[in-house]
Amino acid sequence: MSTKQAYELAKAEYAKYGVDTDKALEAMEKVVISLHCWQGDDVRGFLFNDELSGGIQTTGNYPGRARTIQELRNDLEKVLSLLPGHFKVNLHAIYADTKEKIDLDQLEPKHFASWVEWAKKNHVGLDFNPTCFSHPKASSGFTLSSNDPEIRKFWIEHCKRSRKIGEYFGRELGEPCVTNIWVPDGMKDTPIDRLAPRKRLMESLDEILEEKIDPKYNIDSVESKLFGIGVESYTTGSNEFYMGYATSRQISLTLDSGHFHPTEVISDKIPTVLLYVPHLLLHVSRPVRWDSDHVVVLDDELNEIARSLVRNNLIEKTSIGLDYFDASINRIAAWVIGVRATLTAILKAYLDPIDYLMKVENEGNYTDRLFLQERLKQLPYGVVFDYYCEKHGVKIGQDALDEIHKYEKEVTSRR
Ligand code: RNT
Ligand code: ZN
Repeated sequence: MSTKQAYELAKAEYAKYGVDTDKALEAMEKVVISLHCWQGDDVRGFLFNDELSGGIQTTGNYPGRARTIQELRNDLEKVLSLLPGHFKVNLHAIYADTKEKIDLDQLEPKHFASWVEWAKKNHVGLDFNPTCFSHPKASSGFTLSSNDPEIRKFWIEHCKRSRKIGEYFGRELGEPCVTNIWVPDGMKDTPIDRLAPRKRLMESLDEILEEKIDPKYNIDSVESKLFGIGVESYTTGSNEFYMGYATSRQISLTLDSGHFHPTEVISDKIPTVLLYVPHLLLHVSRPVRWDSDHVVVLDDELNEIARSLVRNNLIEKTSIGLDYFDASINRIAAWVIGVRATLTAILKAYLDPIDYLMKVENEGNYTDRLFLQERLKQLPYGVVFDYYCEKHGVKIGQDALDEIHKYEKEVTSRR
């Protein structure tokens, strides 16, 4: 049976529940996922050759890490060829393309000109992040909330420049760049003063955001966290800190699925925080017992995240980025698996009979709601996803894996 024939059967099955699969596929065309460039080189970047630090860690030494910008771009192109839809690539400041010996407080748009060229050629947008870690000036464990005015000044300047780079991306590529600020600031052991660092972080952020930039080009977002490795007792940029900050400044809030207590989920936070902030950035990740940044898979929480986005049309106010780094498996596969899982979850959410489910819920008919929720798990969404891939000329299932193996044999295993 061809993919198309299988699709026609699936379409008929979904129609029994009042779902139009063609419409769901139409909705998918508007979905944009931001691919985190750092999966390809274990978050090392090319500006310095510093070890990863700041409470985050990659584990594994699978061969084939991208060692140059060119290798990273080749890998990203291979990944993009295996994915259906429209994408952005999410860069960190340490991925600047320059031979100049410069520091983070000297970065300018011109240091990313070749990325813009590459993005245009590959029809992708760009997102951006200041890199406030893996740097000698972050070695005290504090950056924007440091009690040393010189250290603060350095990181404030870096973040200001990052917003200008974001604006440049937005202008050049015709879609806004989301510039996300995450700082690792915090303490291993119980602090005495929990307030002062937060006051300093607030003031630093205000200084960074002082210059107004048109959100048509750059959207500012801030990312909270619970803890990091070696930063277990206190995180300056906690959830409450950034909820309050993003709400009072009316900027975007970043929710990373690994940045909460192990049983706490972001799917329930999405419709909540969007009552108060104008925009959300997601860092879709998979925490296994801690903020381990495992490759995203189609698990219950990913399904719930997608439903939260789709059911009330909150996807329009949300940018979806991925954030994980697994160095223990083929890195191209790691990207492809995570993006395909995310796309599948979103498609699956569009394939739910939302109006009907809302109706029975509003009537208090929880019996039918539960029966249907269970039935939906059995419907052939995978067939619809395959057809979506085929429509985009993208390889399906085993063929996609064979392609990854081929690239590994010819390219990444020779590095
Ligand atoms: C760290 C944050 C942050 C980083 C990336 C590399 O815990 O999740 O988003 O993972 O910026
Ligand atoms: Zn993150």
